[in-house]
Amino acid sequence: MQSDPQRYTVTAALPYANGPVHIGHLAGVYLPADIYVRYLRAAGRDVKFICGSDEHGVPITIRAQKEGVTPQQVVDKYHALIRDSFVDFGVSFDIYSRTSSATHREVSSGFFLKLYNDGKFVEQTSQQYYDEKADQFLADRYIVGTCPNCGNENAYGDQCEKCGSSLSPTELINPRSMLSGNQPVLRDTKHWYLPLDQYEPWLREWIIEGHKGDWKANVYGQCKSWIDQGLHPRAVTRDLDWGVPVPVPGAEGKVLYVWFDAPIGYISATKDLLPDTWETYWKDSGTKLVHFIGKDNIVFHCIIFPAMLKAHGEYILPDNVPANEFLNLEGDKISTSRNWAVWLHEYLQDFPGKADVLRYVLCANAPETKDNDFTWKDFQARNNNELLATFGNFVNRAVVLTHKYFGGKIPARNELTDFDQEVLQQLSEFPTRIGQLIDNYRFRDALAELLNLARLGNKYLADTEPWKLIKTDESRVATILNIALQITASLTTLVEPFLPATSAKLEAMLQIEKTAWYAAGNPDALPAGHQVGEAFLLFDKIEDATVEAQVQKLLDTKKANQLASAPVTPAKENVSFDDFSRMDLRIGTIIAAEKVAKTKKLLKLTIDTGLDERTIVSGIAEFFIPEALVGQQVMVLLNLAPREIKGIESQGMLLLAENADGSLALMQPGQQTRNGSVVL
Ligand code: B3M
Ligand code: ZN
Repeated sequence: MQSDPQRYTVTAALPYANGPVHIGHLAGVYLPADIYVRYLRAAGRDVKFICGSDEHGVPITIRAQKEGVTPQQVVDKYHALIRDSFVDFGVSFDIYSRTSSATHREVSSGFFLKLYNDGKFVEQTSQQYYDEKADQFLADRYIVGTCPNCGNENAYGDQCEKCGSSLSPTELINPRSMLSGNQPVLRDTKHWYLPLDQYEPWLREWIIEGHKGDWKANVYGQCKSWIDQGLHPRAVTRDLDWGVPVPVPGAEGKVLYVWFDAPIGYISATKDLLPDTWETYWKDSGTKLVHFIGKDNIVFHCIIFPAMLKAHGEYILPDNVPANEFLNLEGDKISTSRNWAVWLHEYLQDFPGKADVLRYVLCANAPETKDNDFTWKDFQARNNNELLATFGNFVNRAVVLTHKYFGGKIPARNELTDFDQEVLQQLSEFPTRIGQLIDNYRFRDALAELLNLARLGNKYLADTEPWKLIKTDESRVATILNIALQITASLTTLVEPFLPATSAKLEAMLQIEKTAWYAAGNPDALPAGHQVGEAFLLFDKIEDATVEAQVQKLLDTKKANQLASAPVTPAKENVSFDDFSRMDLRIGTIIAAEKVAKTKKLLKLTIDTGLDERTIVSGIAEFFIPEALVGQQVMVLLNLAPREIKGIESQGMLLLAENADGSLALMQPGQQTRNGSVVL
């Protein structure tokens, strides 16, 4: 570990611009990265925080195909949406670029070309599936077929989502192209490979020996198991028409593999930010490079990208890759395709002005060492008990009492008791303690310590009880409030990396500016006589009904998913046309509807059948309001033998469609139809 670097380059994984970002992204990558960077800035460090959209690769072209638009339209739409979500949540990138930029094309082509010219690649021809109708080679994700392991007929060329096994396209039984539906054929194609096997001894030394006990256990463990299984040459080009063209002769129709160009995107974005000095942030050994990512990106950032950088020869290597595990939502894996997520842009519609609350909850519960679960109950409890009752309450009491007893002017400290001295001593230790935890990527623990500082303040007021002393000992109260206010000033600085909007509110309330990080424990940060502003609430209570509505939204999603995936009832046996023609099916209009007394399910309907007006009793009361049925056209079976239901003679049957959840829909003609019309 580099202990005292001259500067920092901090990157956060470039999100694919193929969908919005959700709480899992924020908790796993962007929030810890942002806390780290804000802390470094406050500590006076030279740091650049780099990110941008990953706009190439199959994830983009698949989404374009699904939405029926061009890949360019997909990336334009989601780049803007993602960028805005980051701004709204206070993720303070120095640049949020995109891999479709001209700079990136130039930097990534140049990178490839250097490796090519230096003989770092091996060329290999292999057979890959080709769609003759669509006239193109098929990426793994564009091939579906039967999984050889579990028989799932819709396994992808790289993975079966049913049994989880990873596959190669040629293992699929009955492969089909997703583009044309045709069976693809195997064709020769040439690609460039980075011979990772040649880097194995070096990677072993650099990671397994060099970063033992320094990189997080989950990261180190994944790297070790990859290396121990043996590394193989890895293709860095693809047959695809969306991406950075391979800049060498004989490579028409080929682009750089997205996982080759995307990490170079960090470099291009830095160049966009600092056209003249970007190289210092990537090539000077005094720079500490840190990659924040999720666990599914570990191999790319710890093995493949470093091997690329090493092959190139001019670049520094990451000092650390503090990858997080995954965040689940209410007990289930977050999934874009199942819409099982809390989308950041939707959260802010439901909780305007509460970005910090989500930042707090996601950091307090971050999946730092193992997968973790986000629940709305926990969200509510942490807001109400920790932010509101502990942090907000302490600040509020200190400021309100200062206004009440001293007209909002900070009173001077008088003689200090042992307890006062003890509290000031503790206060002075917080910046270092929290800073060290952040330096070691332990953001949850750091946040817990921050809350402990608010607890210290609360306990100090509770134990000293200035509201009782004011009648007898105003000078003692002055000392107490001075100390309490020094704590609020300290909180203003120390909370900033975690909750930047809250820090800004504290600045406004206390009429101060946050200090440099290590000045935050100073017991004289606020001079006596300084006028503080009016107290206002930093957080407010989140009610049961509010979180219940969010849970209901998820239950609705779950139900919709179940309905969409419920199996359809198997076909019945054939009947003859004669059998069918014996049924007298007609269109009629409901002219009256009422509940059948003492039943839950039954409605008595009067139907104008064109031939007569007749009564039909139907078990639909749970799904329709009687008044709303009047006037509706329906299909009825006229010649079902009459039968008595609850003392009423029912003369026929209403036709209905039953959903997977048992709910019912009326069968109706697609347009106004004369009553008595025959259904054929
Ligand atoms: N876009 C994968 C992802 O969003 C990929 C990360 C690139 S980082 C260079 O998880
Ligand atoms: Zn399978």
